[in-house]
This record gives sequence, structure tokens and C-alpha cells, in this order.
Amino acid sequence: VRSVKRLTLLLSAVLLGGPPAAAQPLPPTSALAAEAARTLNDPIFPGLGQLGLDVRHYDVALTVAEPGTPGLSGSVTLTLTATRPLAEVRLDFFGPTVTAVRWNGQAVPFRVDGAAQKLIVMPPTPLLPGQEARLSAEYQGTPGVILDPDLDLPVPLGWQSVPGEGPRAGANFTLSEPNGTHTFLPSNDHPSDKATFTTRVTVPQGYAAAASGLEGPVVGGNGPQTFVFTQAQPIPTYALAVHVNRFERVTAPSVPVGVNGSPVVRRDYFPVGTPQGVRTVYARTDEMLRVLSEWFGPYPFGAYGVAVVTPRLPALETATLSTMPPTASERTAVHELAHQWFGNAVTPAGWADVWLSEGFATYAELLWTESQGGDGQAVAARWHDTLARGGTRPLVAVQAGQLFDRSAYQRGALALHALRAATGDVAFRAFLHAYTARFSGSTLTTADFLTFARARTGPAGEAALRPWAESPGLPPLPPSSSSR
Ligand code: MET
Repeated sequence: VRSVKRLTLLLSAVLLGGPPAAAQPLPPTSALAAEAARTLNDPIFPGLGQLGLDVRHYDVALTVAEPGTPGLSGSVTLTLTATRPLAEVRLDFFGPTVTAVRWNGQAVPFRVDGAAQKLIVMPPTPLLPGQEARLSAEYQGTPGVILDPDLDLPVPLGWQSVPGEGPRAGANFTLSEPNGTHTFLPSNDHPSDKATFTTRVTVPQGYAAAASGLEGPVVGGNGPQTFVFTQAQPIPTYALAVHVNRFERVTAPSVPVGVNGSPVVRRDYFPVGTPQGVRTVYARTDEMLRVLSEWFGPYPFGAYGVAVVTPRLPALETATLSTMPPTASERTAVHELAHQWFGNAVTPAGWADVWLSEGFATYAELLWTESQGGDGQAVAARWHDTLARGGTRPLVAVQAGQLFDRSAYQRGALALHALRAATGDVAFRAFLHAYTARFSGSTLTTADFLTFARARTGPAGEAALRPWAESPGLPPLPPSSSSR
């Protein structure tokens, strides 16, 4: 989430058992620029994605035979369409050895370009706009490790393995934002190409799997069991959760805050032996769902809860099932829940716009503080102080090291505080509801956001946002809106 940065790099490498022996050190993201001509040309990650490719659905099957070790075998079927003719499909992949690829059921040639992190598939005839195809890939072995020197994060991204120790069972899980999903899944690994997922995870007896979406019946008896999950609303690839552990699955009554008051299924996954103090952080999730849905509009998915992990990593808002370290606070719990609206349902079109996720999730911390009788303006003033002392930048990021910095988080949040101060609480709430209704299930840029704000809140709303979006300096602290 924040605070834990480079210092914990070594620590996490130790906790995670270090990168698997087979892993190659990665070139910096910038070295992948040559790939950019055929990619989505994201200014921060020029190598990611394929121009013209639209993945609609991933049907993923993963088998984890020895939890806590990095190895896995996988098979995925992608439902594809294209917006321009594609003579080859270039999926992001830095994963295990690919053993077979099929196109609409028929074996087709493929190659893996490790330097570009691509699985390149040659269909029998080009995929044309308006056509749909099914691409299946099978793979087995050790996922890659993405420890990007350009990205200021304390953790290798993607498929995580935590060896068992003493009473603690071995575990695996995904921690992929921004670009780790393609360590274990061939994918169009960019937030602009959201998709739905079916995730089937096969684990040894005694283990449980959890993943994004609603859980179906468990398949298998004595011996390995397969857990199946359906994520029916599109999400960005980095938000896919997969967890394997000896879990206690704790359910609670559903909360009627979904679209048209539909019930949101509540379940949390705690590793067996999780101390009560760690579980207590999530005791008020139902109230958080109510408070945030009043501000933001209906909760966008069918379920919510957390999966707790044992390493002290950053928390991540994996869809319907946030991934939480044992050290997470209630503030972090609110932050990750808010990302279900902002990040997972309403998604930045590229990594430069990540403040549209982090700024909104940070602002939710202030809204929660106020709902509990606390002083929101004092929270805003602390953020402003932090930026005044530590420096700041315009909201659109220009390099990887800025993605999770205080400007993405606190400056992004203060931009929303400024909009609220300019419009008043009633109009601000109406704006947030309209915003999630308009962009849920899709993506937008910062420019789209400013255009939408102007359309909904008028020139005054846009004028309040502009300096936060664009000024190189720090605009003044917005006043409390409760005075209006
Ligand atoms: N999006 C995360 C957050 O909640 C940060 C992820 S860092 C891998 O702040």
C-alpha cells in the first residue's frame, strides 16, 4: 500500500523464499520499448498488451500440486475478438513452459519470446474484426519473477509462493499490480483490456483455493479438489485473485448494497491459525460496504471479502477478494474495499492514470473517518502537509516510479476534496454515483474524467480540479465542505 518500500525488498525476498532458481533477472521496463510498435504503447509500460486485441473472457485452470513451491501447471482458454486484422496474437507471458496451443480446437504454431515477454500464436487465418476465436494454451513449470527496477515496489510481482514453516502451511497467491499477471497467465496484461474470468484451481486435499468472483461447487472427493469461481463482471488482469492455503472460510450474511439492492455475498479467508487481532480489522466490513455504497453508488460485484496472507507485503484490491497482509489496518481495509469501485469496476485506461484508482481509494479513508465521527478536514490537512514537505507533481504519472507515490494517493484524494468543496456534499455524492454508473465495466483517462466532471458539475467543478491535475506546484488546502 505505502510506507513499506525498498527497505523491505530483501525481507520480502527472504519471506518469499527468494526468486526460483530458474528465474532470469529482468531488463528494466524501458528496455522493452522495441516491442511498443505492436503493443498498446502505454507510456509507462510500452511492452504490454497488443494493439487491436480484445480478450473477452479467460477460462483458467491452475493446478498447484505442492502449495508453497512456485511450480504450477495451467491451461487457459481465451475468448478473443479483434478491432483490427491480426495475423498473429501476441499475448503477454513470462510464465512456465508452454506445451501446446490450439486455435478453435486445432493445434497451431507458436513461439515464446522471453526478452519481449510474449507468447506469439499464429492462427490459420488472420483474426478479423467481428470474428470471435478461442485460443487455448497449456503450460507447466515455474512462473517468471518480475522485480522491475523502474517500479518502486518492495515485492516481486505475480505468482507468489510462501514455503511452509513450523505449523504454517505452504501457500501461493497472486500479487500482480501493475504487470505481474502474465507470470502465471498468458494474457493481454493491460488495464484497458478488461475481461471476465472463470478460475478453476486444483489443490491437494486439506488445502483450499480462493479466487475472484462467486464460488461454485467444489469438484473431487478423496484426493485433489478443484475450486471453481466465476467473475461475471469484467476486471483488469492485475486484479485477478488466486489464493491457495489451508484456509478457514468465514461467511457472514450478505449485504444488500449491490445494483438495485441486490445481495453482496460476504466471505473472508483466513489461514488456519490467524490471530484474532488480525481478523478484527475486518469485523466492520459490512458497515464499510454500506457507508461507501452511499457515497459511490451500488457495489459493483456479487461478493466481497478478504484473503489474508502471511508475508508483510502491500495490500492489493484483488477483485471481490482483497489480498491483505497480517499488518493491515482498518484504514487499509477501507482503501482496498473502495478500489472495488475505483480500479476494478471503473478502471484507468493506462498506467499514467493510476491516480483514478489510488486517489479515490485514499479519499474513501477520509469518508470513512467522517462516518465514524472523525474529523475529515484534519485528514485532508495531514495529506496536504505530507505533500508540502515531501514534494508533489501533476496527477498524470510520467514514469513507473510514480505509480504508487504520494501524489497518486494523497494529491489524487485532495483533488476530490477540492471538487467536493466546490460543489457541496449533495452534488459531490450525485457526481460520484453518476461517475460509477457511467464508467463501471469500462475504462477512462484523466482527460475523460475532467470532461465528465465539467459535464456534471459545471465549470466550477472543473476549475476546482484543474490545478490539482495540472499544476506542478501544490494548490492550497481546500476548505471543509461541511460549511456549505
Ligand atoms: N493498489 C494497491 C493499493 O491498494 C497498491 C498495490 S502495490 C503492488 O494501494
